[in-house]
Amino acid sequence: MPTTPYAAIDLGASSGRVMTAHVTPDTLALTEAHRFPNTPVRTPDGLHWDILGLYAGILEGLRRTGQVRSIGIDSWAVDYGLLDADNVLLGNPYHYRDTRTDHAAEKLWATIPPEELYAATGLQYVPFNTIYQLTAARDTVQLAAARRLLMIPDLLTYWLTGRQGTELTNASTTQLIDPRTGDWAHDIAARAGIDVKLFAPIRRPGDPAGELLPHVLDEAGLTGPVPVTTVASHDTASAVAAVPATEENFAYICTGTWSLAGLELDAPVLTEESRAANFTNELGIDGTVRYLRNIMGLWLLQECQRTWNQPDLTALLDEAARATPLRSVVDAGDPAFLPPGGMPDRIAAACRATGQPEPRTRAEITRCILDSLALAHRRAIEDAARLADRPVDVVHVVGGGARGALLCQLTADACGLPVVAGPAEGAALGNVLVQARADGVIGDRAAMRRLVADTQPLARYEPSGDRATWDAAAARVRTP
Ligand code: LFR
Repeated sequence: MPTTPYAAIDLGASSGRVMTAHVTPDTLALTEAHRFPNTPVRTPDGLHWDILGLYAGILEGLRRTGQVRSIGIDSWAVDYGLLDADNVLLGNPYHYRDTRTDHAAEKLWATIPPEELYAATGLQYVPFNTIYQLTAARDTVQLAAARRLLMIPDLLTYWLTGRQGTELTNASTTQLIDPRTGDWAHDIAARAGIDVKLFAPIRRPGDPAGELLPHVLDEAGLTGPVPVTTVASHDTASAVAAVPATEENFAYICTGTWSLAGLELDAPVLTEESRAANFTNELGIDGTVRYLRNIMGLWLLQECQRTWNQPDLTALLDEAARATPLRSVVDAGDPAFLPPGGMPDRIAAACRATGQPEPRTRAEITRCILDSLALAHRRAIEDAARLADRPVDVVHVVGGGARGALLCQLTADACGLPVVAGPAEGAALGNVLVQARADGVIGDRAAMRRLVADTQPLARYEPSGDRATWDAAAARVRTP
């Protein structure tokens, strides 16, 4: 068994982490080597990721890990960097919350009706899918000069290894992939005016992605060769791979900046009903489909905390736990909450617009957010079960939100189902598990999940309270 650890580079919307993990068939121990902030930067042309800052954080992290057996990278989805004919990055990648995509959908739908787009790609409408970003970028000098498009983890892999590829789970969020075949949706791309040759060849989780370049080894103080392994580079796909489900009929909620709630399926659901319910069919490991809905998630709370100058979170959650339950709720799937800024006011306005009392105090607003998230979780899981015709016996909550006892309990109450919460570092665990599997250390997907279940601390929440109060609250919000 390898004694050198695997390294997971896991980039989230608010911070990046370099973690190491020792993995054997019956042990899985994750350690944080380095954590660095991820702060978006607004310039006159829009909101960007500080990609060089992130890359510097990765190099610093690799300096701290010591020798590693292999490296995998995952991050949020949909965003990309463009390279010119000399493979030089053309500008800082845009942030998916940039408003340049505001009217891109109507522009694209004029050529490809949304029904056709869904039938071919199975992606829910969110304004930032790569296809809309590229529609917004149409006719820009930058796109005209681009000869290659690399998704964020693929761009960082390229800088580390000098090798280019397009990882499939993340590519499935571009809305340019056919989820039935895992290949490009050539007809959609052509009609959208996007040349799929911009993308590097597809790689699948587990495929080799190259080795650290000599100057990277040098900077990180590592001895080569150090391979980079393709993981499920979309963080949500990595987190789903690490859901510690031992039962067959499970639903999952990957909670963090977003809540991604749904089911793991063998085949996509591309019906018109599914489109109307705004469900996405993103790809997971081993040819699975992540059938889920994007819900605004803890972003709502993170933005309020920013407005309030970061008050103590524990105290805030304690007060929220004592606030009146379900006094006012909002639609946590509403794209109106997507951009940053002024969140407490936007939440109050949404309550006003639906004839509910405005939450005023911080505790009331926090309670409103948590109740609204629980309600949106319930609706997503009920809808997914109905649309995919699959029963659900248990809900697994993974990601940062698994640490929030109140949110987990409210989710159990709203769903009327037991919630198993944890691991909080789901994406990083999924990342190293795929590396360990490619290395022959562990077996199939079920073995990966059992290993997480056996080694990571999990908490169980049984449903309590009266489901009818949640039904009544659900009727008060506009939902997709
Ligand atoms: C979560 C996530 C979601 C994706 C959103 C934007 O971190 O990856 O799955 O919809 O970020 O990329």
